[in-house]
Amino acid sequence: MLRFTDNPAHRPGTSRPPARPRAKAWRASAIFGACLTLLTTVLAVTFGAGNASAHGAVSDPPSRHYGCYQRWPNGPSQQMATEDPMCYQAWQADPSAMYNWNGLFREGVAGNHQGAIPDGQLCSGGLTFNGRYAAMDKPGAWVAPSRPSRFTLNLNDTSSHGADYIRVYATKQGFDPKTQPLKWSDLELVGQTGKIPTGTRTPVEVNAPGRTGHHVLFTVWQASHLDQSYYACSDVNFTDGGTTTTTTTSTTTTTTTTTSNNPSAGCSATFRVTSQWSGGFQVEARVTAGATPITGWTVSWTFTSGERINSSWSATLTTSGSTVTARNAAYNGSVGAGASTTFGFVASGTAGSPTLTCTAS
Ligand SMILES: [Cu+2]
Repeated sequence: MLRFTDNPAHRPGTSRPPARPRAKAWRASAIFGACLTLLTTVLAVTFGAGNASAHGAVSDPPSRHYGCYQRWPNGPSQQMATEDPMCYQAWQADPSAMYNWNGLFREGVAGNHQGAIPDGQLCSGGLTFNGRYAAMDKPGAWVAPSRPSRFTLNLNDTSSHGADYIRVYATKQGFDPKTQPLKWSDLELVGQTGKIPTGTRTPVEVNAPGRTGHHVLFTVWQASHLDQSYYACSDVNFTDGGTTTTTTTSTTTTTTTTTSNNPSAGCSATFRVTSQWSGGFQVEARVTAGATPITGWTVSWTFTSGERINSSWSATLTTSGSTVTARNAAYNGSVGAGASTTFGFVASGTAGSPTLTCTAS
């Protein structure tokens, strides 16, 4: 629900944005209230080119515009200004960048991405759609979820475009996303795929050793239905400093599926080990609502062989001895009937198969 006029940040004399045509969209969205999805669809249809249905974006680790939409679906607030200043400036600059999180693409690039996108404009797709996403090019303290040097990147391919290819680049060690605009020469290829058939999931295995701290991932997703190229800057905080360069244990994906044995709890949860290496592993956890929608969830489990959580995203994790409790983040507590959402973590130790208990509220 958008209550834009209640927001202290938008009262006259504070940081009220200039009156521009999109103010209409804000008012419209306030009227439509909960119909955010509808609004998104309408905007996508209004502004999209080519295939006028919804498109997609890099969702994990989230692209800047998608992350700002996911973390702050209700729009700007004082809390956002304090906790997430780069999303705040993006929402101020152009809210339609967030509502059109699935529309950061160019058409007819014919594979010459470097020719189509000048240095300093990579995150906005070369100021595509009249600079709608220009705020994504701004250097600054973007929220950067933690990842080890090996991890899986995922798309939210809402239109089942598939891909001719996906290429993932990472900034070189020494690049500072807080002060430097992103240039092609700052990047190294760290993951790629060949053709991904329409309608299949599209994960990319990324291996970006030798990096610590805040980095930018730049993804080029060449959709396969027509010459439509999606671009995305995702911020990450590399945690293992590239120690995996010498311990290249094979990253076979083990699927550990443990389901809550209490269907009346209103939700169930599964773990999937997306990568593992000597001394650690990364898990994508999926929470699925039962027959009725839920507004919050808690997943808990007990590690049995001394595993320890190092970092997590899209949930708040607390540990007590070997028991871990994950509570939904503000933006992913509400899950429709039968729908699902994900959170993740990196832990030290060896991946086991804990029994998961999911409780909905
Ligand atoms: Cu499309």
